[in-house]
Amino acid sequence: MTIPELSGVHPAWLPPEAFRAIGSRRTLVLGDDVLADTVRAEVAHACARYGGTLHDDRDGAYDLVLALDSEAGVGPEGFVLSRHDGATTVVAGGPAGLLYGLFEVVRRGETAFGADLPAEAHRPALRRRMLDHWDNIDVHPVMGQVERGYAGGSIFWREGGPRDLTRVRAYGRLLAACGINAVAVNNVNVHATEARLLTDRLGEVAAIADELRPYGIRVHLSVNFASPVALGGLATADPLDDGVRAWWARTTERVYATIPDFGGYVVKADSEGQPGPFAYGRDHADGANMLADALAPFGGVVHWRAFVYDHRQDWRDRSTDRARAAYDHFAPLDGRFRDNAIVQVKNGPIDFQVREPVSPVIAAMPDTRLAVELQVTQEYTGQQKHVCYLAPMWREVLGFRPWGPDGRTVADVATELVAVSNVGDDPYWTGHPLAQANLYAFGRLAWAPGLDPADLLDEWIGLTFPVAGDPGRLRRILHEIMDGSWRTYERYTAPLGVGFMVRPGHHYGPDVDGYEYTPWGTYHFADRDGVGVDRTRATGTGFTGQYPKPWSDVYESPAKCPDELLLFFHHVPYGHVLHDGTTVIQHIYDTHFAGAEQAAAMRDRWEKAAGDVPPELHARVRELLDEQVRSAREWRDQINTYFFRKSGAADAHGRRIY
Ligand code: GCW
Repeated sequence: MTIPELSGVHPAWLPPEAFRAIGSRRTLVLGDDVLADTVRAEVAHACARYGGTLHDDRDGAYDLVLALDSEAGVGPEGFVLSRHDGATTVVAGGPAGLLYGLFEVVRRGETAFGADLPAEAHRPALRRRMLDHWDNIDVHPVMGQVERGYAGGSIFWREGGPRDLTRVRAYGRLLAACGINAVAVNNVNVHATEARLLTDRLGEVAAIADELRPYGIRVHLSVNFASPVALGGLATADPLDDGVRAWWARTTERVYATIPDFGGYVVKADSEGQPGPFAYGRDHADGANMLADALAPFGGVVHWRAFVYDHRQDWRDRSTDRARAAYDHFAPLDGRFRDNAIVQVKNGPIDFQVREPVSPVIAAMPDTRLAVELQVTQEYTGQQKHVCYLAPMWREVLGFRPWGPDGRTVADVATELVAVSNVGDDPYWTGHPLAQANLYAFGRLAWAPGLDPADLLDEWIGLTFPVAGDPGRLRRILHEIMDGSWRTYERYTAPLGVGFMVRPGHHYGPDVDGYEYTPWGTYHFADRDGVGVDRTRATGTGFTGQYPKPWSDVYESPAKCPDELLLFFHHVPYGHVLHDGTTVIQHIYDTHFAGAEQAAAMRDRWEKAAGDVPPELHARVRELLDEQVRSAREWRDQINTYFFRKSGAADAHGRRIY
């Protein structure tokens, strides 16, 4: 096992300096598994640079000891970290715990070897912490190689074939260092070429699995529900048909013969044109269970996405509400899914907008395993051209209590956290160098959903920028730019939870009516009197009734509804007064002026970091900030002008509206 070192690729949060503290010490590693070997290789690699030593003999005095104890009581991925008598000890519950313990020591650096530390138990809150890549093998004519990818091409494929996978090993290393343990390698929209990854191109998946295995990451595959027809030559893909079931059983057996630790399937069915069980008069439990049964003998799971809605609706039809769709389809099926079928729910009821309420599906399926799906790739949050640190949003989602202040949180209810990946073959991995922080924070929040986003940012900064200059200044600047960047983005884009207002197709930049008369179900209903979607039970689509109390009542009432979600739940006049005393129209003007100004301030602050980061990185971020400032201004002026023309209401401060 060699530690991948890439030239021309930014090391992200694992620069060599991150291993300085470990690399200069005497370390004992005990364990004989592929992951223990990885830990040994990591320590040896660090020691080669910093002069420390790696040992395997119990008798001796060590600065750091990493050992296994299945009785440690922290589960197979957990570890107990302590320090006394001059030695730091990681006792892991299983081999994966050894690896995560090592990276915890890396994160702490010198402090891991400082003052005594009473035993601290660490174990992941969510058992699967997964990234979904929307990578295609071929370059798709509309979506490109990575659907909604903003960081170049795929790290797995190039020009229709597999690429050199050295980078995939390095990727696995980064993921393990923030706690991620599963990756789905291909797009959930499974096109013809990618469908074959299940059969005659399975070797390409196996090769990726080989690279990720040393870092404890299992590989999953998005499959096309109609594969028995398209790949198997059967006449049907009916989930209750014996021939179909036998085909999936055989196919899955072959997958496991090739990749014994294969994770399972991911399925987008009856969604945006993908085939599914509806074609055969079956429901989604029938579909998911068929695949679950094929996977069960091998310990695999199916992630079945709840993103099912009518994408061909008539905009004139005010009774159909896309927000309702996932609940309407899935909540009645609660209790019917197999134990190894996981229903994967987007965090909000619509589609990864900058502000949405938490999906009511999460509270509606107590007898189903649930994965919550986030979007790390910034489709609707600036496409990795804008700085938008998303951890504060995710923290809110994970900490949301669907049953009120005394009830459980989303993180308590979900068993897994999944995110759409933001990585491509870009030298910084994520297009925008600062978007690395989103990937890092996602992994860490999946491990410990209670972590503070500002602390996570601090961790990421400390690891990623081992600065020679004044570390305090860089930290300060990055916090100033990033801590509030999600709210800044929210300010200059669609207001008060109404969503969209983006250019159809690519979804970048403002286009207020872009989706208003389309079949996609994403409307704002602005007219001369007011704006917003009436989703109340009293007069609207009834969506508020999908929440348990207290939220069903809170959201139902325009007076109680949180301001930031007002237009998601209500159609209100422009003169409606918000909790802070401003009217809706004035709020729109104020936030858009403020948001664009804050974007400009971010750019100014970044100038001060010039000496503290590598010059190419500084230049890259500066260029992107120029684009963010331009785009924020465009958003400001289009949104303000649109609503000024609709409402005729003057800005109380007399600012320029066109
Ligand atoms: O947000 C939408 C995206 C689609 C994506 C879909 C999904 C992969 O615009 O590109 O398709 O969500 O989540 O399935």
